[in-house]
Amino acid sequence: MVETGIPKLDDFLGGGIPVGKSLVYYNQPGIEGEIFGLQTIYSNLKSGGTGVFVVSSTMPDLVKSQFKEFGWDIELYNDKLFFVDAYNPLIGAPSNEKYVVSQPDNIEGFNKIITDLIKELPPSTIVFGSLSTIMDLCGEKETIEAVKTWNKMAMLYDHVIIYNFTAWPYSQETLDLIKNDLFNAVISIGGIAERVIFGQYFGILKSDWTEETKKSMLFRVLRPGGIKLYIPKILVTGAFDAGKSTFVHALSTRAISVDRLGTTIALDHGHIDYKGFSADIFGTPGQERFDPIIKLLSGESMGVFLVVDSTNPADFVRAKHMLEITKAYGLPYIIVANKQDVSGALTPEEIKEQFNMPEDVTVVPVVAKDKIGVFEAFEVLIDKITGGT
Ligand SMILES: Nc1nc2c(ncn2[C@@H]2O[C@H](COP(=O)(O)OP(=O)(O)O)[C@@H](O)[C@H]2O)c(=O)[nH]1
Ligand SMILES: [Mg+2]
Repeated sequence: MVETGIPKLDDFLGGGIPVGKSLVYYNQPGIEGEIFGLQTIYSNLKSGGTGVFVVSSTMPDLVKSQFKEFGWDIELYNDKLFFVDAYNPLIGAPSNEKYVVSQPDNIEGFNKIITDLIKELPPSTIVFGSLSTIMDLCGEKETIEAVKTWNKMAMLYDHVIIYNFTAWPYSQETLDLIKNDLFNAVISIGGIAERVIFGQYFGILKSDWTEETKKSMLFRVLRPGGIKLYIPKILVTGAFDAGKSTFVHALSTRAISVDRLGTTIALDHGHIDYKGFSADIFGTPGQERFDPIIKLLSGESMGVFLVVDSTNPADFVRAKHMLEITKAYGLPYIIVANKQDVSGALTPEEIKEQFNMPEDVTVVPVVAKDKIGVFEAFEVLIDKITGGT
């Protein structure tokens, strides 16, 4: 198995890409899809693999500086990472790379180099930076025939072969072949748009070594950092004084208190970058008169932390009511049993009983003021939001 290095995608694929298989990142135009190939190759280098990057739409030096932008030091892997330069010859510039396609507008030029390196190199991860550019230069039919050959050879020589493809308006036949027939797996990368693109997602369109999966994930691209799974809104709710603000701040890698509604209440807002996830967290005010606000906020949320003061069972009734407000929207949620440091605090099991909750509800013990248990709570909720592994 070769890991894609894209958070969650390896789980979706049952661990990664088996040796000998091909995969295409199928990008909708206008989406930052090219980074998927870069992240995959870098994560392979880091785990000791050999990588080949076929550059056809820009100068190899520019690709190298892109790696740097993401904070990925490829110079450590000079003997393990090979660039195939199919760009400089096109503009008549000299090349510094070991592998050069001297006639990038002729598929035979590619064929020679690619088949040579497939035979020469130890089992590697071969990434084509832009299959679409090769098609534009060499023709759709010609390129498709070549891809068939490369995939077959990659299988024989135990490589993993990956293509970035941008779905410009090629012939329907070409697009269908790419989506359905040419590759062992197809990862679609697209945008959620309403006049402007406000979210980007990826999901598995096809994979012949895993069960069919319809899961898709929102992502954003951080520089440095690369692809992070994006959770636009997690709600933190609970009774007054339960420790919501403390929890939001404990969880946040960046925290800001937003005074959106005047001086009477402040919404806590935090941001967390953790284990490949990037999430925005919003605290709600505890008082009953703000219940409509909670309703409003939870409508757009992807999950809920219900914070309870484990020392204050009187609060549980109120907390349960708040949960009912948010649960009306069918959101994944967990209970954060806060203030576990105080003597007499109820245990998670006791809280579950007092709440009269179904068995499958998760109650996580936390001491928000000391940041104990907060990231565990985050992981549990994220797991519920993303459907587990
Ligand atoms: N002992 C203890 N006190 C806590 C903990 N978390 C928060 N507190 C305290 O509980 C009070 C209420 O916390 P706050 O975050 O403002 O609650 P909120 O009203 O739900 O936002 C504050 O005095 C906090 O210092 C904890 O884990 N242990
Ligand atoms: Mg507060």
